[in-house]
Amino acid sequence: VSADTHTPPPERLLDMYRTMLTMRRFDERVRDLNAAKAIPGYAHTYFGSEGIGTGVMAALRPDDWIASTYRCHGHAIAKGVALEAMAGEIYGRTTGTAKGKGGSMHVSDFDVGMLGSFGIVAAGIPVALGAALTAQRKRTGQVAVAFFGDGAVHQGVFHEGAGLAKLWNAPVVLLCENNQYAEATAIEYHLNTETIADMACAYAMPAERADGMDVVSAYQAARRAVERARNGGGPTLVELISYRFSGQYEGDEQAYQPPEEMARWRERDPIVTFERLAGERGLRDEDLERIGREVDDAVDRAFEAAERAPFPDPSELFDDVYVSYP
Ligand SMILES: Cc1ncc(C[n+]2csc(CCOP(=O)(O)OP(=O)(O)O)c2C)c(N)n1
Ligand SMILES: [Mg+2]
Repeated sequence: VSADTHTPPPERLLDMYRTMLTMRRFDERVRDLNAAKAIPGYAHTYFGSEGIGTGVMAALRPDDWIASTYRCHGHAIAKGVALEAMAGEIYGRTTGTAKGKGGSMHVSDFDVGMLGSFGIVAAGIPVALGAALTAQRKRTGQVAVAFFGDGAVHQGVFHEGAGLAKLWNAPVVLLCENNQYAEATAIEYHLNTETIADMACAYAMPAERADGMDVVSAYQAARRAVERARNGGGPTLVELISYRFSGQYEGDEQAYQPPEEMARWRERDPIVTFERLAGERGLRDEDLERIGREVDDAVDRAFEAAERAPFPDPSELFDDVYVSYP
């Protein structure tokens, strides 16, 4: 871990605040709609890790790529997927990113570099690695980021991906969101190494480990890894530490998360942390309040539009599902 003195200027910090707050308000709506059984399927919310998705995406170029997980709403928002299209997808409507056939766990939008969200744990890693190889071969200077959780580091494909990424010196960032839990299993129970970042040693790969509850520290760690990848320095394993305020899925009773533990982490909520540090980072309360109102409006509009949008016609069931070769 190296020092990074790059603190974004106030306008960039305000953009980060807007992104984090949009993630929070969007997923609060998803949570409520899920509880009211107004949306189909499972929903996985991103409460607690908003600083990670926001900080990482702030370190990327618009033409960089990401591959996400089923906990994808925050990543998609930060990468620039339209809120209307996300809400439409979650509602199963034709206006959705997959025309309503994917649902909450399958938000993708290639136009903004969002390569997909995967229900299979760690499945985004080879996808991001493939994108990184494309960038390397075509010399485009693009970087790909694979997002995955702490539980994903025990999947074979994580190890295969890390090994090949290093061997090929691929411009990829292996971005682990350590939110302390994999389903109901706590990190202390399942990790053999001291930290997830330690696992990089096995692949002779540099690592970064930073506080994911502070968007600026997440940004700085991601930036070091992204710049290394872009400058030909190959892959980095980045471990950003957060806490899953959400259940594994919406409706999870979370009985395995001790209330005192939850309360301790709540004090470091990424949005609360940002607001607390805003003054010393040169931001004004009135700007934060204005952004809060704008975010509320944008989320309202997105879900209102989704509610009004049509469902796909049954005759379109197989459209876009299979490739039809001539
Ligand atoms: C290959 C595979 N095995 C098991 C599951 C079931 N499963 C869904 S989420 C999850 C936990 C993953 O935890 P983590 O990687 O820490 O991500 P988080 O949910 O905390 O974001 C498991 C085991 C799955 N989706 N895919
Ligand atoms: Mg986890």
